Amino acid sequence: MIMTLRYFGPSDSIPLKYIRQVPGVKGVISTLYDTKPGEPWTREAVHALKTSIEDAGLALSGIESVNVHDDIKIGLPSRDEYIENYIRSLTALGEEGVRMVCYNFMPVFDWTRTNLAKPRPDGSTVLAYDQKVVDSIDPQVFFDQTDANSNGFVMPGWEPDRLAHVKELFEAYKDVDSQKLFDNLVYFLRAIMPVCNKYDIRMAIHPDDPAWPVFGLPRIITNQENILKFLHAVDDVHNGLTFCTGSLGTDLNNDLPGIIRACKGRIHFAHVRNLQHFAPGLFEEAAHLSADGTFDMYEIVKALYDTGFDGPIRPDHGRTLWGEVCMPGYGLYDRAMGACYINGLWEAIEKSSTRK
Ligand SMILES: [Mn+2]
Repeated sequence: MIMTLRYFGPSDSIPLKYIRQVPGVKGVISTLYDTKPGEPWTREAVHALKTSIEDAGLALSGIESVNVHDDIKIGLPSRDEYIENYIRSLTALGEEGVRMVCYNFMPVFDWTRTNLAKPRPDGSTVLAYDQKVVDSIDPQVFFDQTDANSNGFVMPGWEPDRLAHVKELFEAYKDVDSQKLFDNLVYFLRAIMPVCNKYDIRMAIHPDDPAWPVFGLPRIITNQENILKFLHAVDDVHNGLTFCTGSLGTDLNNDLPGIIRACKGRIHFAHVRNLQHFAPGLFEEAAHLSADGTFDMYEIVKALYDTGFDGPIRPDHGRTLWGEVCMPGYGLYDRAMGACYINGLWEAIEKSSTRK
């Protein structure tokens, strides 16, 4: 595995030189922040991003995300034009040697949380989710509140220009059920597989977060059964998964190490973090340490090790602590501790496996 942190580009409040100082972090996961979904990327822009990262002593280990235009998800006639643009973006990435692309296929909302600064018993704050809040709020109000509580940062998946018209987006998706969304995903993947094969680009879909329908919108990457169906529908190694513990782990019916083992060879990117569950649909994020939350992080990292996972991995959201002012979930301190903890687990597992 390659330990990475997410990097939000030149306007990130956490500079590359700080990320470089986290032991064991070899690369960053980033994207082009000045492009809109559907717009083709240029090789020059990818080259500039890659060079700025390499100049700081790190590698561009993958892209999160190359966003998929809504017309592709909805299945509008204009989707073919946007798929052509997506292929151009992948070509630009392939020519610059980028081999892993994360994306998601969630309608309207990316990840969803109902509180961006819930205090933990240790005095840190974390992102939290309460299904009762989602069930009782208008989506537009929900979006406005989330945007207003992000400390002035534009959070990934919550870009204001994309979500300025939540009601229109809901209208556009009204005839898209889970089967249609799945079919549109397969159509998209079949169209991009040739360019992925040409440049050996591994596509890594991000699971839906939370792992059930929210606001009546369909969700299709939520559990082992539908992930395996998705992998088999386009049975090419370049069609793979981002294994996100925090997203799949929102549903306690999901056996996280079991899903990793079932998807052996098709997990191309891993997001590792811990959640504290209180009841179905009521949870908050926790420190990465197993003892701080619900998941056994040793078993998760061991399953990745045992299945030969060799892609980029990153600590996912962290707590906000030590007075840091940051994008909710994306402070440096707790993500740095998460990276060190995962590295420690990996080293212990590796040494105990190879030493008799
Ligand atoms: Mn994730």
